[in-house]
Amino acid sequence: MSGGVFPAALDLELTPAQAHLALPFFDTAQRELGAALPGWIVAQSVDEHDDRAACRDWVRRLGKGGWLRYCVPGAHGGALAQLDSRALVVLRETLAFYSPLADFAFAMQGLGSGAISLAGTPAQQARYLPAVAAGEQIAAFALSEPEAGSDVAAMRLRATPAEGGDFWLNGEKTWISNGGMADFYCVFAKTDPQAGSRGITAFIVDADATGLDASRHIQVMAPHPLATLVFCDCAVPAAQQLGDLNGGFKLAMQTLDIFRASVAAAALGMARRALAESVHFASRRRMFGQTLADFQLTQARLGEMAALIDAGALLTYRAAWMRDTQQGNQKERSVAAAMAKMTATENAQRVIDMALQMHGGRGVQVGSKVESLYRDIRALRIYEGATEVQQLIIGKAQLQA
Ligand code: COS
Repeated sequence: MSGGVFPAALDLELTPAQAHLALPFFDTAQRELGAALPGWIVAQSVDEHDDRAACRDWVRRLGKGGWLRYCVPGAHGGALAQLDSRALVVLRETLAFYSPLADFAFAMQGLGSGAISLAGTPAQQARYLPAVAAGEQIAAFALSEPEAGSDVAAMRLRATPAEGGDFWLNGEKTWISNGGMADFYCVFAKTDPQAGSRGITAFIVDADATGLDASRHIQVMAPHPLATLVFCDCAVPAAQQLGDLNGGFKLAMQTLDIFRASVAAAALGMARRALAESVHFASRRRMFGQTLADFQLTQARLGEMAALIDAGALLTYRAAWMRDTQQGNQKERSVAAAMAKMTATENAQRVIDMALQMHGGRGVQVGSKVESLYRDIRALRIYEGATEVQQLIIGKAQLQA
């Protein structure tokens, strides 16, 4: 499904909420970031009809604009010393309000290179991260497999030791964001098939590696470049091992812990846009001699939407703040990220559905913003850990408390 040309008329007219930036979770730098992005994004002009071309264009623009510097640490082209969850949250919320595809392009640079930021050698970080921050290289995170989506430890992609410490990769990854257009992939593979989650290792695989085929694109219901990766005797040099041998599962989880809260923020941005569209529409649409907004039924619905958004927002900002300021222990921070992702994405889906209902026939018309949001939001309840996975993480923690 393709999009239109950004910005559309309402992108210029509707502004994202800023009041949340005053909450104590944020500091001055994050507030300034949130305040600066809307002016930049509405000055861009991007043809979003072809999602892959548009995504490349957004990556280039976000790099030139300096926004991708928030996806990598300071020593390697980043804006801040460490990856800052609150900066990611503030930026993704605003990007998603305007363009879910711009948000996708931004987020994947961070997720795709996140494991290198966390565990890369100085040489790996120097080689990949500055190019990611500049928007000159596109990154991808390759974890899921046809038979191992939620159950990461069940992955089958095999990394077999070769001479000199190198590895051969054989198997498949699928639903890989930026698949077929990334310059490199952070790939997780089994190095010890008998050891479950303790037998997985991460590798950086360049897109032009012999034995890697990323040509099988996958079409989904909203613009989102995806592909299956097939590894057939793909040789990976020892220097491309990422992090510890058999330490890949924890590295994947640590990467997801950072970015799950930012998925929640993207959902918030889409939900806030749906609410803004609803207020705009309800204030103008006339029926039965008054505007739609004059009906108490509409006011009640808008109230419900606003509260659902705020509930997700508070959990999201808390999760990002806990990570940045190292509140609690690792498990508590993971649980906070899981609660944020689960609640914000589920609530956003409800809010967008209510917005679509309020728009009546216009809501289901292809090309209307709420219609595209309705498709855009759906995958967020699945990727980077489905709602059910977040429930498991939260539920297990209750039993262990
Ligand atoms: N940070 C660090 N370590 C973590 C961790 C985290 N967030 N979560 C788990 N671990 C550690 C555990 O402590 C455990 O360590 P030990 O082996 O030392 O005991 C190990 O990792 C295994 O953990 P666990 O037993 O909880 O793993 P499970 O196989 O039961 O899987 C879930 C747990 C389901 C939560 C995990 O597989 C998951 O997140 N799945 C969803 C994956 C996903 O998001 N896919 C989308 C891909 S990107 S689109």
